[in-house]
Amino acid sequence: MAHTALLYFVGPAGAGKSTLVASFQDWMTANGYEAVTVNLDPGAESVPYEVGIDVRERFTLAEVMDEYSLGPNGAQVVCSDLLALEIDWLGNQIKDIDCDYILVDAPGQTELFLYREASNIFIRGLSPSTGLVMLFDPLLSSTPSGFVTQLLLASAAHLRFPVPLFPVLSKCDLIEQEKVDSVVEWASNLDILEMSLDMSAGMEGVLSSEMLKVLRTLTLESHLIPSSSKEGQGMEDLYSLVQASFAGGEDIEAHRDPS
Ligand SMILES: Nc1nc2c(ncn2[C@@H]2O[C@H](COP(=O)(O)OP(=O)(O)OP(=O)(O)O)[C@@H](O)[C@H]2O)c(=O)[nH]1
Ligand SMILES: [Mg+2]
Repeated sequence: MAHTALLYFVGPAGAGKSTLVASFQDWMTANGYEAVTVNLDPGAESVPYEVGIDVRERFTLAEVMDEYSLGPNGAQVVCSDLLALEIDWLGNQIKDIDCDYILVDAPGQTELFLYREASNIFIRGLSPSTGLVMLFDPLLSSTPSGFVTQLLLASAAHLRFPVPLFPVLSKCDLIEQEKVDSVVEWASNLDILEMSLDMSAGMEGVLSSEMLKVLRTLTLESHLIPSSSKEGQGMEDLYSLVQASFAGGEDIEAHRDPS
């Protein structure tokens, strides 16, 4: 039983994680690969893909709110800790899966998922080949200072988890192509991002410019993949990048552990 890699889809609430898991799974199936999905969001009311493993079998956000008399925000925090207790249950299910990629839909409140201790247990403990697909929200990313805040979230994830990180600009059908091109250029060349910040007036520009100095030391310059689940854009680019990272870009079958 084996898989090439396990990919966590993370990013701000509503960035399109669940939809991208669905579109990427569809793309893989259409191209002859096998992807199994895992829903780690106990608060999801419905998910747009066929769920392979579902944490809602263990507990749901509504049950936690009820049991602990909490509102949705407090319950999210409890859920993220309860999730850590499910590591053995999840590990047991995953070890029986034989597929190319395991696609994990992270909980909606990604900041919680990334910053609580539970995430360490997950990201380090479930698979020897783990990657993070980090979604950048297109509307938050379309101004230079907004893009810097998205980079900060990505860099926090990168610092906490020493695993490959694949940045994706999601829902790019919602912004003009010219803007998509600028954002992709900012990601690949922080000098150009800095020049764009210099042109934006006021404290926001100054602060972002200072933050950028920190980000430079993390050498986060990278290839940002524009994607649209609605239009099926970016799936092949995402696949090529993860495949290059986990299987040296060659055919998956040749690299699968036959055990
Ligand atoms: N236009 C457009 N809308 C999209 C795309 N992907 C997702 N959406 C919409 O964006 C909204 C949020 O998508 P989800 O996939 O639920 O986002 P999420 O990150 O899983 O959300 P949470 O789990 O609640 O944080 C839904 O209304 C989707 O239909 C896309 O590529 N283009
Ligand atoms: Mg979701």
